[in-house]
Amino acid sequence: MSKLIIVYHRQPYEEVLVDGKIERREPKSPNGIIPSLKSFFGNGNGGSWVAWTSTENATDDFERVVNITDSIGSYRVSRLQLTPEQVKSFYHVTSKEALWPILHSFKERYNYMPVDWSTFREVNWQFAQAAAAEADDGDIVWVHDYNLWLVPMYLRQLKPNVRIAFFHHTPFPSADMFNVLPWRKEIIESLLACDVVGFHIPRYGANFVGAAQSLLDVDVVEQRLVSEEMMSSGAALNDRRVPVRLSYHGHDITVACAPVGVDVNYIEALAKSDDTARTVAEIRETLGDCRLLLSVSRTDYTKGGAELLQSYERLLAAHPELHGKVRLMHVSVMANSSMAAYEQVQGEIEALAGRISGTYGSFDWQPVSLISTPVPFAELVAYYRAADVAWITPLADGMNLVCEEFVAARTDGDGVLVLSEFAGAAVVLSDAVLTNPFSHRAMDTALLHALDMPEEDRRRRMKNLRAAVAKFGVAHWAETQLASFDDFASSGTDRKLAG
Ligand code: GDG
Repeated sequence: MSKLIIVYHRQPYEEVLVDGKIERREPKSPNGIIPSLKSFFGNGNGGSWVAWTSTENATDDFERVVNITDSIGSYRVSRLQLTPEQVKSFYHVTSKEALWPILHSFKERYNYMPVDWSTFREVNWQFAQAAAAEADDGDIVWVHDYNLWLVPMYLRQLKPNVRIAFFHHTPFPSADMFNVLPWRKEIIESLLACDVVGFHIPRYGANFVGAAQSLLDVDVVEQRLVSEEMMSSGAALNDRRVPVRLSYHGHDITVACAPVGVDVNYIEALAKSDDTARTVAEIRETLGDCRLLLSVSRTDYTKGGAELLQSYERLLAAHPELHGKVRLMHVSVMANSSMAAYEQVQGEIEALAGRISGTYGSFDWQPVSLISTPVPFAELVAYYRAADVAWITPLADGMNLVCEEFVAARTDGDGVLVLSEFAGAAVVLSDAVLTNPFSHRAMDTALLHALDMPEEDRRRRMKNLRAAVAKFGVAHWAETQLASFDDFASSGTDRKLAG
């Protein structure tokens, strides 16, 4: 029986320092990508997880590999010790300042100068070595996200007969954007050393193939028509055809496009709980006869927080009848790092929220509440439940799980989702009010449309949205990914590195 080795930069538990000793705690909420990934260990086959940990937190009794038994089962965690300098260079500088802007098509934010590519290679090599130490021939090594782009190529050198899959959580840009990266060929060659390369939606898969073909002789062996369920009418990220199998130097690569979804059952249970009902009642009482607009994201220029607040400001200027009748709760939480780009966005958001409050607010009416510290998930679900409109308008987003969590929480069948057509989720959520965050008019009219929408229309749309979120839940993603692993397993594994 083959094992699964998951390679993800973060560890699958929280580490808490208690009396000078590190305790590992399973996150209380099964929400988020780590629990979704961990659930793949739930079949009793066990497996391993490879992640990094900082030498800063190391205690004298540091164990390189630990055995974990938790609610999912038993599995191993192999920990790479990285120095703070390595983490800064590989993650905060190269990944976040150079790769992240290009993945999200922000050429102007691409920062090449501080990149130390040799450290990026070195850290990826260490991940590959740790994965190789866990894997036997025929095992599946599943690597996650762009900060580990070079792992497949190194791993293929170390273990030619393991099966390698890679999943991108971000968008994958078109060739003219991707090729801004001077390391483009090395990255593509690494991805072509995989057996399966995964993306959320067909457009990202097609962009990857376009970038690969701009650099190397890659053949598309098979493409398929995209199902109607993955094409919102006229949405910007729609594609009608998707490449599914490539050939490069005699090696077949499967391109697997399946959106990561949410755990609908968990969110529904939370949404229906008595505690949530109590919190919703309190929120509603505080609101009085104001309608609640809700936006939630990490603080990141890709999430379009400033553009959303500008739209709100324009609407309040043009529609005095909204004063005292709407309130915006804008949750924008900074990641735990002191990156200049994020601090600048946070500053911009604070300035805009302050200006809106100062211009339009009164003692009785606060038009916007900016929340910059994380809201506990159960409370967030209560806000999803209490909101009249979820206003989610990223400029670029691989998928966006917040909009799906909102829909999953609406077991009452009401509420309107205003969603950017540049979020991957838009291709499956055709009953959202889709909008273009680059257009003032589109942004402003989408919100007015949501506020004016008759109940019958709201309920019809929410019913369809709920069906889509249930269909493309995390279980669907897990099944599709596992099926793609089986697919390449059946095509044989005894192969050498291409090229
Ligand atoms: C990356 C890709 C892709 C947010 N604020 C709070 C809070 N959150 C939680 C949400 C949601 C998660 O964070 C955000 O997920 P997203 O998918 O929206 O965005 P990214 O973090 O950018 O994730 C993205 C995803 O990977 C999966 O592949 O969809 O495109 O960028 O779960 O609930 N949670 C709590 N308090 C908050 O204040 N508890």
